[in-house]
Amino acid sequence: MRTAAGDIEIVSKLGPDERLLAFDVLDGLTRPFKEVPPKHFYDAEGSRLFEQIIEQPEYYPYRTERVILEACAEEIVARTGAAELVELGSGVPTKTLLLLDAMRDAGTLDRYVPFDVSESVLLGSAERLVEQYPGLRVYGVLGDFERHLDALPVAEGPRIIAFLGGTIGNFPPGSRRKFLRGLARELRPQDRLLLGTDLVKDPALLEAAYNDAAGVTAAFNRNMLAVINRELGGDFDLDAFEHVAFYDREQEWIEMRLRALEPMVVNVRELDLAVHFANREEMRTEISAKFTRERLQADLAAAGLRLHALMTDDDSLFALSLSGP
Ligand code: SAH
Ligand code: AVI
Repeated sequence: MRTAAGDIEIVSKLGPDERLLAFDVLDGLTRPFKEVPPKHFYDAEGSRLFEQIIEQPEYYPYRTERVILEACAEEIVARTGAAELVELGSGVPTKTLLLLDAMRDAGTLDRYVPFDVSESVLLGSAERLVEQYPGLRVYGVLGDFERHLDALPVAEGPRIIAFLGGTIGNFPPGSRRKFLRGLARELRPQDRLLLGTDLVKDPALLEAAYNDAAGVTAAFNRNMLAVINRELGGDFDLDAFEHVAFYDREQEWIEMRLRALEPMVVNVRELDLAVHFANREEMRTEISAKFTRERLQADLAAAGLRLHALMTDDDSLFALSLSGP
């Protein structure tokens, strides 16, 4: 699909025969340890709930990355001379405005390329941004960044590829390195990767961030079941699952799960699948890896990327790194 309205062009890699959710649910719910990947959180409701998560007092990553960007956006743009900002997992681009402002002020801003699996946020943000930045061209990619990086348009000027929010932590370590290698291949010598990574810290702070008192993260987690019900004819009872989030100190990641509160059989009509849950059986819905400088540098090096700058907040909660081939 390709639509053009004014300075907006949207390319979709998620056609009706994509069946991404169907495959992941069939594969993930028939494993000995059940698991569905976190990309399926983000229907319109999941994206709305994520916007609420970032407002919770316990969820520090969003606001901390914002503080770093407020301090460093100008320097990042000056170092790169970027005319194009590609943003993977762009979501509702609010922090992004700090980079776009800096590019506009430097007189280099030409094109913004948001890339997201969530149609509702992608279309909304494209429309808002062309209004907000006169002359800006927006080329949106609706797709899965694990499989559709080939949908990125050919670069027309110096480019920053931003991957913010710590979303890189949602990949398992092996896939993370594979993904970074793929990203490195997209970068020309003058381009840079701007990567947001959440840092290893006091487990109590980490666990609080994923167990907010208002229960928004719990609702976000359970929403994955609603997505399966709607899209695949499932009959999950959302109230029969509780939200679980804990810090795995060995792996240095947060793990989110849904725990069955009773034994049950869940039917997923479109897959002709009956899924058995034992009492208190858990299924994994997300990992969110936390980084040390060493872990970050090792991952970048394995992808053939050299670290040019590492920016953190005063309390070293979160880091933004600028790297290049
Ligand atoms: N960048 C924003 C939003 C982070 S939330 C921020 O820093 O606040 C993660 C975003 O990544 C969501 O918008 C979600 O829809 C998107 N996303 C998750 N998995 C994806 C995938 N595999 N491909 C493309 N987008 C994905
Ligand atoms: C998008 N991603 C970086 C968030 C995270 O913190 O791993 C998703 C999230 N999950 C629960 N709260 C927020």
